[in-house]
Amino acid sequence: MGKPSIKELEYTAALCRRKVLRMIEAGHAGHMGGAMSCIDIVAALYFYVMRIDPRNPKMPGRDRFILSAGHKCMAQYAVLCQRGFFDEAVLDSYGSLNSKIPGHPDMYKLPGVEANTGALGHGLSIGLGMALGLRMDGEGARTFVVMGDGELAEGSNWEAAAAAAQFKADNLVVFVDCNGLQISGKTVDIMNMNPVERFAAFGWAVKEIDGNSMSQITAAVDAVPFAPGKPSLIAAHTLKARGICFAEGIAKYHYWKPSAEELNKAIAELDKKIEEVQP
Ligand SMILES: Cc1ncc(C[n+]2csc(CCOP(=O)(O)OP(=O)(O)O)c2C)c(N)n1
Ligand SMILES: [Mg+2]
Repeated sequence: MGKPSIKELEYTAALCRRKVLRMIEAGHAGHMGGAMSCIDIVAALYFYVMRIDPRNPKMPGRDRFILSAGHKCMAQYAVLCQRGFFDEAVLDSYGSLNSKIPGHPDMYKLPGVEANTGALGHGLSIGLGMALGLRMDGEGARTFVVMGDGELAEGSNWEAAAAAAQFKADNLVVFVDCNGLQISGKTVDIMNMNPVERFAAFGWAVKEIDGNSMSQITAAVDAVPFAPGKPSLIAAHTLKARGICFAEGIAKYHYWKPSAEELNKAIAELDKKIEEVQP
């Protein structure tokens, strides 16, 4: 597959957002806000950046993706499905017992998931370990981690951040989905971890982007590692619930149990978007 254009990536992300609503329709509820804020990043990673093969999910030498903030999993499911890792019908099992796409990602249930996440604060350590292992393999593979901004309050992240700099893990690329919100309110009010300053202080190379802009996401990943011998941190400023206008930037849409009316309104908006951005 050749590299897709920005327009093609925007279309892909629109189709993925629509798949999130399909899962919510099936399961009647889900962590919508954080899935919608990071989905452009996840789509760009799977369609533009990572060396992976949907027909061979365990391909040796593949790049690794870890969704550290596992509650955003509908973003990963939508993108894995769009990329051809599994059949669309599986989306309709969201919320059912024994589904391959449970409320947090499970590597033993769904091909393409590299680690079980959901307890916040573990994905960076897992991703660092994978990056160091891949470096030993010598095939040039990289590890990409997506974290939440609220998640940064977990102390374990900072042990991993220090170790990544110490071990010069420049094949580790981390996006913090800086949507400014967590479950109950603003991240700056609850626990302001200021990722830009702090990761830099820990010895990382840091860039800030608009994390809902495909051109900025792709430009950032084209430039990694930002400094040789340093892990890369991308502070991606995003909007929680991006794409569903009545929910954007509002904390209560972290977990959403929509009424039929709300769901239909959201579906109509995303269907219109798909038509608008179709290349
Ligand atoms: C260790 C741990 N503590 C608490 C939770 C409950 N929890 C789920 S999502 C969330 C908020 C996360 O906020 P953020 O990282 O900003 O992600 P966003 O919702 O914005 O996508 C919390 C506290 C959890 N999953 N794991
Ligand atoms: Mg957040």
